[in-house]
Amino acid sequence: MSRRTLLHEGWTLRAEPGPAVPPEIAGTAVPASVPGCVHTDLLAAGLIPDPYLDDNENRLTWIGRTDWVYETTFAGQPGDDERVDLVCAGLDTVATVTLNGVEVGRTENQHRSYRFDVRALLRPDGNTLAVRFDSPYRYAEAHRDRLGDRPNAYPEPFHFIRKTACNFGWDWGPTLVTAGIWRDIGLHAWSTARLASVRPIVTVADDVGRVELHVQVERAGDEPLTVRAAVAGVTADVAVPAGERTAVVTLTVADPALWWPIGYGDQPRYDLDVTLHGADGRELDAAARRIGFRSVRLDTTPDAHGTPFTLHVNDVPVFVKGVNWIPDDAFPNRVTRERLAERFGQAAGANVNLLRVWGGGRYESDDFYDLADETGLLVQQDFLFACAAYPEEEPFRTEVEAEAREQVTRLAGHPSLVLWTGNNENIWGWHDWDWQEPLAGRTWGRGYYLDLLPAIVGELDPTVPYWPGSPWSGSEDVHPNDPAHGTTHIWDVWNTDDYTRYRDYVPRFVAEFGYQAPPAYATLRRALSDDPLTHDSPGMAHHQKAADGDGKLRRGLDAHLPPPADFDDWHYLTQLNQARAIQLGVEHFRSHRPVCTGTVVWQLNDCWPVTSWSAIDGDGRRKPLWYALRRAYADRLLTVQPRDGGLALVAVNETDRAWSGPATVTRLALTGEPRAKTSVDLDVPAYSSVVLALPAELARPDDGRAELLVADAGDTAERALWFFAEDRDVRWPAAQWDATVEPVDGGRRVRVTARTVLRDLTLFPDRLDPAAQVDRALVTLLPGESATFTVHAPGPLDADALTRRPVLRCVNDLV
Ligand code: BMA
Repeated sequence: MSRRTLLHEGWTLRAEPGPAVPPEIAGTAVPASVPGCVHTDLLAAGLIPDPYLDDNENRLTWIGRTDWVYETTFAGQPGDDERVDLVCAGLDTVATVTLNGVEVGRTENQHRSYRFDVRALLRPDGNTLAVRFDSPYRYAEAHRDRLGDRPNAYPEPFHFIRKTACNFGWDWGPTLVTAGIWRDIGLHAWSTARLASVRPIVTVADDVGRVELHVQVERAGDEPLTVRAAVAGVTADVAVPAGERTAVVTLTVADPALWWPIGYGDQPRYDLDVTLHGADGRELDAAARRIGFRSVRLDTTPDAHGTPFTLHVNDVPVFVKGVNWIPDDAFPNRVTRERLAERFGQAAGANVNLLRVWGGGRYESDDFYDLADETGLLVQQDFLFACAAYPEEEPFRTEVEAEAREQVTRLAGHPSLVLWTGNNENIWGWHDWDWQEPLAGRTWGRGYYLDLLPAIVGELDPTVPYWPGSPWSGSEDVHPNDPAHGTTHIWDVWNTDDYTRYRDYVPRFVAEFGYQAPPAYATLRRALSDDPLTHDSPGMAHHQKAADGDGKLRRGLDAHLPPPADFDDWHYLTQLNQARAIQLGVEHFRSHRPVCTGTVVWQLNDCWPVTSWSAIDGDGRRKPLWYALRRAYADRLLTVQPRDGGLALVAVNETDRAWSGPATVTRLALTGEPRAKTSVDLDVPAYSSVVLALPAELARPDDGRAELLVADAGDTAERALWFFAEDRDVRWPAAQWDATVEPVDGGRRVRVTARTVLRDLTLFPDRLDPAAQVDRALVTLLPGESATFTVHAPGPLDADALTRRPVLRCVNDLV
């Protein structure tokens, strides 16, 4: 049987001498974590300041311009194996690997794994393994100069190296160019043959599950082999005759339990065990996968509205309630399984059902896809190209092909993976971002997105649909971002337009749209030493990477909310405005189902403390947007929408049961006094929506600045509200409430009873204790109504402070 040993111990790293290297670091051997990266090791050794605090990032640019050498020693290896391979699951990025002074290989792709036969170099009395990483800048700039520069969205050469693009900085991310052994490294000793790859093609039709297992073996000898595979109690053997290197084992499972996306059913999985045997039956190697049975189909058959983009899982059309996923930390070794599980819990808690792994990031870890399978979160995986014209010349063509083949093979059989995408915004960029003239006919990636990658997905995992880009319209004859065709990104809102402009779109599928807000207060206070802390104090400005981000936040506020008097107001209002913008967008898009079949909000998470479009900030804290998403993404959504010059009540039912019951819509004065009321019987079939025009006496206010509409549908959906004027124009009464605080297990229960209307009441317990969390936010109360907030906090909280600004806030406390 083959043996695998990890080589994660005893590593050091040191900088190669260079003009950029600070003298206290040059030549110093620093203890190194493997897997890991240079930044986190230098930080642990106290040699650099924390890159995420203040503007420390600016003082660390030399790291990416330095060559680094990792080194360890390990004991002699016993055994008479025919092969001993050094297996590197991930090297970041341009590496030369040396064993006992002899070069065993060179690599230049972070997104591939490598294996070197080192048996002949191993010494019985001890071994020295070294991995030298060249400066990624030097490599990328050399290729850029050789091939000719190509347009990109940021002034960095990330498109001339196969390395996480956002490592070079993004409009939400720091420029912290890493190097390191970022995934497992170890030895694999084997004889005769090993399993080089196992690729399950899993299908299900007519209650029969089928696993077509494609196996590749690597041989050290020529004997006949057998591959055995087992799933759900079904076992099959296939012979691999002498000299042959591939086999296909087919397993059929009667009546498998189907895997469903979250909200649509359960997530049963089956262990798939694969073993490789020699001629005498002895086991040579083994591999294991957990698979799920589900079918995926992308319906893009043109219709009266254009080209739909409807995902069907097990023949049920799924309304995609998605979020975009970026690397959860600039330093990948910090993204543990526990942290992913927390983040996935937050996504699922916001009623999200799809994560789009964005093309400027990574192919994520095995844990990521395993947790997605377990949670029922669908995954759209971009190939790793973003916001730039990518060269197709060598060595990139070969690297891209190898990387894509490896990743499609690795991820085959994960039931959560439902879509591969060719790139992020590159086809759009080629059309609209003035690339064509500077490119002057040079390659830009078209061959990857339209030829190479679809061919690889079609060959290696034809069960998963492929779409050439995000956005993409389905044809080169149609503008790639045409909202009527395929997927679309909506960025004119945020960049130039008010968020009510979302209503001008009835897109088929919104793959990106987003609105910024600062992170939680506790996150800012941890990361920034600004004193005073203001919206544009130095640390705030440094942790805002978007072009004119602060100005755009301000413009968005001015259009809707009363002017902030201080930082606390600004912080609350900008977070509120983000939540409002996205809630408006999602509710509008969902009200247009099934013409629109999905929304993927930019973005779920952050990779450091920063003002960004995220719902979860860089310290893992939920912004008000998270609570708004939970409402807007609920299976049953009640919303008031402008329609045909009036107003309509729209009930969206994304469940498999009809939604029936009474609903009321009331037009009220802000004092709570009813002005007009109507009752309707909702009768919304499964997976559909109804639009009920509201009578004029409801849709037309007597005094738009002092009234609102309230729609209730019992306890089957959250209340829907409609205001006739922007908050800055509403004649709000000064907020008045009574509050009680009582201790409960693990925290406090805060009960607020409104004496006046309270608009978007939100509690920010992290201002009192960075570890404190609250279960709800953005609660609007009518006079006399009450709301209970449960605050979880490890320690005591000041009850008085809990019920005052800046901890407990509403819009009309600004009056
Ligand atoms: C989209 C993304 C990212 C970017 C975001 C915000 O285009 O694909 O490139 O971070 O916009 O600008």
